[in-house]
Amino acid sequence: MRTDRHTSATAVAHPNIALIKYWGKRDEQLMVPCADSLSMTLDVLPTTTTVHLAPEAPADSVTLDGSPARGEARQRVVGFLDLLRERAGRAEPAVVDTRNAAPTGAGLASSASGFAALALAGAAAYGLALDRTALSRLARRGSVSAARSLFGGFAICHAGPGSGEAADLGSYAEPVAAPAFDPALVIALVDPGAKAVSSRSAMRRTVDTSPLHRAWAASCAADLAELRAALPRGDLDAVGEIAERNALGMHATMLAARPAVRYLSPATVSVLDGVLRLRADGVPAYATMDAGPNVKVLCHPADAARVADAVRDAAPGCTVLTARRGPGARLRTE
Ligand code: 2P0
Repeated sequence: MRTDRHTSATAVAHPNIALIKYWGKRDEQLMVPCADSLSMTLDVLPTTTTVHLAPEAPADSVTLDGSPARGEARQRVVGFLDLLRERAGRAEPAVVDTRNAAPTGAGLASSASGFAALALAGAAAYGLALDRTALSRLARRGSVSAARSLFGGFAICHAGPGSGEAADLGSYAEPVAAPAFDPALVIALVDPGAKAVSSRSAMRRTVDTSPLHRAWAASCAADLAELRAALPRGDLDAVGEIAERNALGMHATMLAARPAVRYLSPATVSVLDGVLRLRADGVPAYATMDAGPNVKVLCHPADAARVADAVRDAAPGCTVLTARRGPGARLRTE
């Protein structure tokens, strides 16, 4: 369905942190993941994106945090706009302005919030009337983790069945209800710089060369089933144990890739030691790490200040912030 009322739209989306990770695609063109993943959308570090149609412009214009986007970053956005234009049957170039509260490319899921906001704002600007499932499927084409940021709280992204169109249709996120579970996530930004290897090429190398990847992917299915049982119980220890082992397993698959992909730094390991000390002292705290050296520590909200102190002691100079469950992506009404 197409409407012509709006040619400009602004959307806000928050990053999400996967408790069961996605690492590897079975279709790179259609951006279909190998396995299901499950995440918590955060209430910090949003991305705000405005898409404005510019019929007279010679080409798309993409601005990222105030500077023109270049290279692959620009190409990913332009490719996504092409997809929107194809769906909408329109040809106008667009002016895209994106602002991230998080440092881009530092393993803090800026591509998740970024493509969730771009999907929502872009669909509105090009007059595509899509429901949340269709928007999630669309956001996945920009970045698989973005499919989950359409939703607040906890969300599962289905890998979907088969290949080709069936896989494209079957791979989208949906919310997972867990009203009793409202943990804190203490984020240790040990290195806010851009990562050396993009997650896209790192996961390709892992799938192609790591002898551990298949075993880890199989363990994800078991982890997911256990997590889905633990979430509604609000069982922090069970959720945390599953999330921590799932993240460590993912990094193990990367370390076994040829050549190895290593995102974890000495500061990462210091924070992991700090988390172990917290648990030894009776504070339930569990770590997860994505495609970067930063560590996110799941804990009870009442323990968040103590966990933040422990993280600062473990990695002096790191930036620490505390997140809770956040909202799904939304259009900003002018
Ligand atoms: C996740 N990550 O499930 C996993 C865990 C990082 C580690 O999704 O190629 O930027 O755009 O789909 O989403 C980060 O990779 O990769 C990611 P693409 P993305 O959150």
